Amino acid sequence: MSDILKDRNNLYSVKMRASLNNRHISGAEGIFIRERVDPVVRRYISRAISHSKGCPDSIDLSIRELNEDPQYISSLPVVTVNNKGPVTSRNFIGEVLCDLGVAQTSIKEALRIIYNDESIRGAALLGMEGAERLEPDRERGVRVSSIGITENAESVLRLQLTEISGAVDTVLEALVLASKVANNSSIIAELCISDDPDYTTGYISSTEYGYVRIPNIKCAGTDEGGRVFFLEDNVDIVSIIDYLEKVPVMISDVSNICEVISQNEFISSITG
Ligand code: WAQ
Ligand code: MG
Repeated sequence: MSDILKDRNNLYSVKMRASLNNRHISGAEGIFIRERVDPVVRRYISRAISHSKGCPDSIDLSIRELNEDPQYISSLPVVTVNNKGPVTSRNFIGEVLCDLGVAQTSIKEALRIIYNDESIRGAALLGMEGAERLEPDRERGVRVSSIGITENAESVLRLQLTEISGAVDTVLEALVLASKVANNSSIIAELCISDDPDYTTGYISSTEYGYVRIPNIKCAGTDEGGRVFFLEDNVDIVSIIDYLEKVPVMISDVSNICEVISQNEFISSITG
């Protein structure tokens, strides 16, 4: 480890982006104590060069000391609902969002965005009422950054996620991101489908109902995917984007992780 990292015991933001012919292949980021920076960098690099999208011709790595203390929060509780396919997941998502107070026009627009081949790099922001996009750059969306998980919380979470999924890294990263997003009181819910053609589990998350995993949310082999954050009406968009991109947040506690339940069971538990 280089000397600049030796003399303080602060936290570092580590980011990796790998590309091939200027096309994005893989990326990863986290917030780590000094001792973890070196092994994490190695892990990120080996991950970049073994990605299924190809071997990168360029890997950008950045290591920056945090200049403010992170907010420490709990991960959202996790539940998985059983689901047959995209049709039933659309209905389920509609019911949950409706229960959270999102208007039909906004639900329709969100489903259009996530079930669309042209993925944007970040998330779309939608109001609860209208269908219009609220972020300034709609080609890019808003990228959530400055997120991490403490070493202890990560090992607890990994152990528990192994019980429910074979893709622990993917679920863990999504859960960390969704927990930061839900922690903002102006964001009511998040909806996500991976743009990875072979990853067919998505989720809908909210402070109200936690992180709800939806298997078979899309058919394998499609380029559909995306993220949508639903915002309360008349909020300060600039400060929400600042929170999502820049405010450092770390998961330091792990909430409950439940087994699979049926959609009906879930819906009756939230409406009954
Ligand atoms: N901030 C905001 N939006 C993002 C970010 C980010 N940091 N990273 C990706 N997106 C958006 C972008 O539009 C992508 O097209 C879309 O999300 C999907 O990204 O529990 O892997 O990285 O099993 O493909 C869900 C795990 C995995 C569910 C989600 O997303 C589970 C996933 P991907
Ligand atoms: Mg992806």
